[in-house]
Amino acid sequence: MMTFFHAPGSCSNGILMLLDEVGASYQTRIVDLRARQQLQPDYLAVNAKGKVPALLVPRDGLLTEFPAIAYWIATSFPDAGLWPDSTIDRTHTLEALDFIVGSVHMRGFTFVRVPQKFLDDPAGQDALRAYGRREVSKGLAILSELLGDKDYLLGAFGIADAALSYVLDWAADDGFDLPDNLARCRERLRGRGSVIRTGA
Ligand SMILES: N[C@@H](CCC(=O)N[C@@H](CS)C(=O)NCC(=O)O)C(=O)O
Repeated sequence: MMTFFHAPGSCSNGILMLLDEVGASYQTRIVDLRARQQLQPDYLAVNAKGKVPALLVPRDGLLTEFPAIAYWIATSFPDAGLWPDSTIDRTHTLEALDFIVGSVHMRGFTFVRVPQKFLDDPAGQDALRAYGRREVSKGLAILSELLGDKDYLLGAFGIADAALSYVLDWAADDGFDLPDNLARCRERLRGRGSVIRTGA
């Protein structure tokens, strides 16, 4: 059986959602980031990157990085219909995933949420936090434009929406004003069975 390494409330919420969407069988191992379990030798022995999400697949080994895990889930469970048919929709899916994870999360929320990882000086941390907030705001504006009046980023629910789900939750928690269409999309995502069942 697969083992999913998960920290509730973190970006691994998006993978939790996808595992449920496709009906995968897996066991969960909680990694407590506040207790820094991601940096303990037993976890580093599994995932030297010291991050979640990670998915240990019996025949394939350890999978890391949100976009790669999401891609693996979507293509390994084709009946769930999470991987689009056309090359252009696949390309736009990867484009949206990379933007959400690589830019909005890594270059925005990382600085908003954990500036102390980068700088000891409190004034520097404030400046980094402010930079992160600007990056998140810019990112939300771009995602709002991308979503337009569709239900989900590509029209039908897909793996990029699972990444959208966790950044929208973080944005709401961190007091960002969500554009109306993103706020509606967040409600739609929160109403999906996968989120209700897993608490993602
Ligand atoms: N690029 C990674 C980012 C993963 C990541 O930043 N995970 C955070 C939780 S949202 C983490 O494990 N942080 C612990 C740490 O950096 O020590 C991915 O796409 O999965």
